[in-house]
Amino acid sequence: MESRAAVDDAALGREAWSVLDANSTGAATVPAPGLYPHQWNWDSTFVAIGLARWDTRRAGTELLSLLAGQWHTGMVPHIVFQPAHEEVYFPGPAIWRSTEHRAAPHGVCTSGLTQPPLQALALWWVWRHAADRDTAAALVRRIYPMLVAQHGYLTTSRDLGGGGLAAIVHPWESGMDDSPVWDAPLEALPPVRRAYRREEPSQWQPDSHHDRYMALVLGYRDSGYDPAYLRDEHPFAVEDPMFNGIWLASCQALAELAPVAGADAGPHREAAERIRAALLDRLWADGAFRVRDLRAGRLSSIRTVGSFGPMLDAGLPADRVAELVVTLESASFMGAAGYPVPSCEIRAPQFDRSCYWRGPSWVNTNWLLRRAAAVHGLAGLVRVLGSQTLRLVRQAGFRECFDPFDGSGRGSRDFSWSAALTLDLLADTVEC
Ligand code: 9WN
Repeated sequence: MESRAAVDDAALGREAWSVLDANSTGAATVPAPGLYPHQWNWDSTFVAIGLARWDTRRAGTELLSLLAGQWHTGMVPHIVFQPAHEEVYFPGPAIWRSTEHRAAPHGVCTSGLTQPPLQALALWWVWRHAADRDTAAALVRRIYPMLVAQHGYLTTSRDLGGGGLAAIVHPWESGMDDSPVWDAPLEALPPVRRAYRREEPSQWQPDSHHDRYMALVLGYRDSGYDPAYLRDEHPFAVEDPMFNGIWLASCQALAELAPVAGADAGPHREAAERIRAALLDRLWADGAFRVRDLRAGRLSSIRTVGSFGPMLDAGLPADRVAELVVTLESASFMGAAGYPVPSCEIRAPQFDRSCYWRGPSWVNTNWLLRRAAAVHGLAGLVRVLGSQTLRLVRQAGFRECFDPFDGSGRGSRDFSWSAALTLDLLADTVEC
């Protein structure tokens, strides 16, 4: 395993800041300049969370730069493109053609998909930790209406199953692109005749999962990003427990923030209750939350790190929390891994320790599960998730993800959310 001398907290913090400074464009922080030179939705939001205890203004600038890409429908796109690097990432602006759509913002190119709606939780995190209360209050008043619009979009345009949850319409919207839970819905799509690859043409293999990703993008784009097309024709529609668990936590965050913005908290509390009831009714089976494929009418048999997303809800019934914690600490997840939390259950045939969301551990999902443990007062789990995540980055650096058995780094180096969330963990050595 590639390892480095353990660094102390002060040195780790300095390294984290230098990664964030190097990856900053001034207003936005890109995930990793070489591979991902644009602003990504949940990446930037995790950066804002990491900055919250240290720099209120910079955290606010990060969220506002992302929200500059918000569509008039309320949708917050999964990528806001940086003009200087338009051609570096595929699919770029020429594929999405956002500027041709009347609901898209002017002056900035974006994708047409979204990512988990983490922004309200992040804004609340900034509000909760800000030393500069006036700046934080002004930020809440400015951003709150944008997030109300975002939640309105999810309610009106993404409840494709009619049961009160938001459906994702592409694996990229989950943030966990390669997770094995998308294999069955992707494989059920019609074959794709054309190859759309990032690699050299000699390496193209038509009809890969990536080609199917592209076919989904083009079908949605060519419908004019039409919600009726999503509801009636789009072949990929899935209810994901992590996406909806984050949405629920963000509804609770909006309820906390509403008084600061001079608004009524009631509708957000009601929304959180509706989502909780729908999660329990639609996604809970055999002791876990599972992905529901709306087109096949089936729940996935595979449990992943996303199965624990609804634990972010402080109101999740205690018996369900207890069952989830048993699973999380079992040999299927943390019990057999040297480093938390494998992105797919270790015993699943699809588990792969080195392939992105099919096995490796990630700092962002560790942070979310640590937060979930904290809302349920599970101090031991909070401590383990915090200390083991810091151990990962101390040993292997701010990598994109990590081998769950030996902790070696995978994917990009100097990855922004790994650095930013380290800052949050370093600041939070005692608090639950
Ligand atoms: C597609 C930027 C993003 C993350 C996702 C991660 C990966 C993109 C890709 O990189 O997804 O959105 O090209 O694979 O899976 O979580 O937001 O870091």
